[in-house]
Amino acid sequence: MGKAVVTALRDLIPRNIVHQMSSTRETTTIAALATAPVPAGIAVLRISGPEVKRVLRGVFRAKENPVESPRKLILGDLLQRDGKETLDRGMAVYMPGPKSFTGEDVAEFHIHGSPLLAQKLLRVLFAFGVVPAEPGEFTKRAFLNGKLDLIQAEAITDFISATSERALKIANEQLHGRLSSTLEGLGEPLRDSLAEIEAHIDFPEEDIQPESVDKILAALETVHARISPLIRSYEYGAVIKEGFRVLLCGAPNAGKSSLLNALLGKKRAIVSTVSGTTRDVIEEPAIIDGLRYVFCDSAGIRDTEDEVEKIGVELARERIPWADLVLLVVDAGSTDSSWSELLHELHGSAAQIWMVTNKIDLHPEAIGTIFCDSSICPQNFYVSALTGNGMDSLRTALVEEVQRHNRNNSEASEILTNERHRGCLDHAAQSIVRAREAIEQGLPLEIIALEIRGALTALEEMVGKTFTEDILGRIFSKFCIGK
Ligand SMILES: Nc1nc2c(ncn2[C@@H]2O[C@H](COP(=O)(O)OP(=O)(O)OP(=O)(O)O)[C@@H](O)[C@H]2O)c(=O)[nH]1
Ligand SMILES: [Mg+2]
Repeated sequence: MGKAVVTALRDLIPRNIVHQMSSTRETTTIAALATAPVPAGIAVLRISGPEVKRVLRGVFRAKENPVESPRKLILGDLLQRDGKETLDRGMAVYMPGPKSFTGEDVAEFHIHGSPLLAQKLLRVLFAFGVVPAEPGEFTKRAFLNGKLDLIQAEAITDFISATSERALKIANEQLHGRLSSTLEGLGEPLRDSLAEIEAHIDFPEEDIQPESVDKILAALETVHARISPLIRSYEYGAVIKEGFRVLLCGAPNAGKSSLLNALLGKKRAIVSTVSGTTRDVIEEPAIIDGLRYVFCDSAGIRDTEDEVEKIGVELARERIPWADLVLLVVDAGSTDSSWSELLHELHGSAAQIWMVTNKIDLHPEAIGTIFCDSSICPQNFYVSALTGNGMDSLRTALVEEVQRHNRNNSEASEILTNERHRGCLDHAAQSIVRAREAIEQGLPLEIIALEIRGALTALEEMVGKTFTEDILGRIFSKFCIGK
């Protein structure tokens, strides 16, 4: 292959990678409230940057200044701007860089949990030239200083916002680098293969041995086989993180709102004898057996002349594709024809449908007589939202359904919970497939190398070994201030 072609191929390598991991020196010192801005027992303010020592000496008065006793929580007075009057009595701790969260000099102030007081202390800090931290800036600095990788940085948000045991566990594992080390392991055979190929590109006089080609093919196969289950695990990971989405759908007055309230264990939606009570879509999260669900009540679906109800019916229909599962709520006293039409409609657009026959306290004869064919609804339930009868089996089935997703993904030892990670792995998998095809078609080594490098870049982007300002911006802007 001519040199010009090789150069042209090299030009195809993504150019948007502007950074490699390196230590950066920030010149500003940032401050933010690290706890929620609500009245509480205490509030914690955090500052990070080169001016921390000067600030501590200026705003904190105690027998020993924290600067002289690093990593020790010291009781003292937080001073006003003038350095004389006291703002609050609290504690301060100094954590010198690089052995701190951000890698820079860091200090924390533990003060009384008044949002106003916190604001006043922040203003004092700003008077020292400290600037307000941007969302996620502490974690971003920690990342830029190599204290954690991008997956770990993202895991912090997941860890803080986890609402179920499982989500907490996965975030904790990611925070401690389990997923990162898996990725490291995935990259190794790719790097070896690339080195082998590049050696041959550099010394083209020697032909690449068939054994080497077989080894590279096997390596690509292995990596692909490990990435695929990880990608598939995202389906379950999203359920774990965001919740399993259940839509309650049915004719007016079937008892959807009553069922919602029964599932939540609280009166969230208005229940009334009036047909067409619910107009809006009511979304509410709930935890059942440590798993997260999002239940959604909607307007009863029927043809109506009422303008507002019409909108409600439209909203209910729009929600069908959103749901992982639609519960078709049917009044046990109703006739077959009243719900079969809706079932037909759902069959085309719902991911999965279960039929829930409600009000069995009024119509026990419906048990076993009203049901939907198992080819359309894999499950039929008979409940009374009023008495609670039958609700346990529905709840158990909901838990089993989420666990079934888990079992389907048990081939992956880890679960992906982040859309960005899924995207990166998808990218890597596609590059590997193309590299394999290139080998099989006997294409030039440069093309094979290009694809393997593409796969490696995708893996490196996932952990943040290479990144663009744009990626960092998108990730950290989702953080709250103070993180
Ligand atoms: N006896 C009995 N009554 C019920 C049961 N579930 C709901 N109801 C009653 O049925 C009526 C309608 O209940 P809702 O929960 O408002 O029904 P809905 O499907 O949300 O109705 P719309 O919002 O109008 O579509 C109310 O009077 C409820 O008290 C039940 O299991 N048994
Ligand atoms: Mg309702």
